[in-house]
Amino acid sequence: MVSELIKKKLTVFFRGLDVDKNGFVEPEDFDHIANNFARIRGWEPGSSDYENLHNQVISIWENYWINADINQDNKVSLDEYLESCNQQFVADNNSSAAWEQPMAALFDVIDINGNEQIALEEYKQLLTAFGFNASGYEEIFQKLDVNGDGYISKQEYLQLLKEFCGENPEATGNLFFGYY
Ligand SMILES: [Ca+2]
Ligand SMILES: [Ca+2]
Ligand SMILES: [Ca+2]
Ligand SMILES: [Ca+2]
Repeated sequence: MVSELIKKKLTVFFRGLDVDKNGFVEPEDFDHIANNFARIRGWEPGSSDYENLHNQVISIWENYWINADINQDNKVSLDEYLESCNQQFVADNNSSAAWEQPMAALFDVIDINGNEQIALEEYKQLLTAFGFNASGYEEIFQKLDVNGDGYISKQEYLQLLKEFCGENPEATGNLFFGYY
């Protein structure tokens, strides 16, 4: 059974992906995410940049989220999400690896210039294009950039996700998707 701390963090993640705040993560939220990124980045709907990004974010729904839709109504409630995380956790011998995959898949969406590093601006875009709490993002970014080189590398990112999915209440990675 996942702990209360982990439930709290998974709830933060869920609410961030429920961009239209109707209580469900569903395909429309991924449309909103693509549209928000496109607006921030100045891409026209229908342009190849837009289509690539849209395909990328929709694949996160199709590859991962749809599996959490237990009652098959094409949307995932918070209860369904927590239940499916719990089931995966138990099935994987108390490992959070299965939840980390869809989070890890976000890296390529965030890393817009494809240099395998998340810059401050890219991090800010992540929080705002999704429905995460972006307040204090500069301060959070400094903490997340563990080696202080001005970027969150892919290696740092994967380590932070492990922390986000883990039991240490003091871990830096807990802040990855904003203050909660
Ligand atoms: Ca929604
Ligand atoms: Ca459902
Ligand atoms: Ca980058
Ligand atoms: Ca770094």
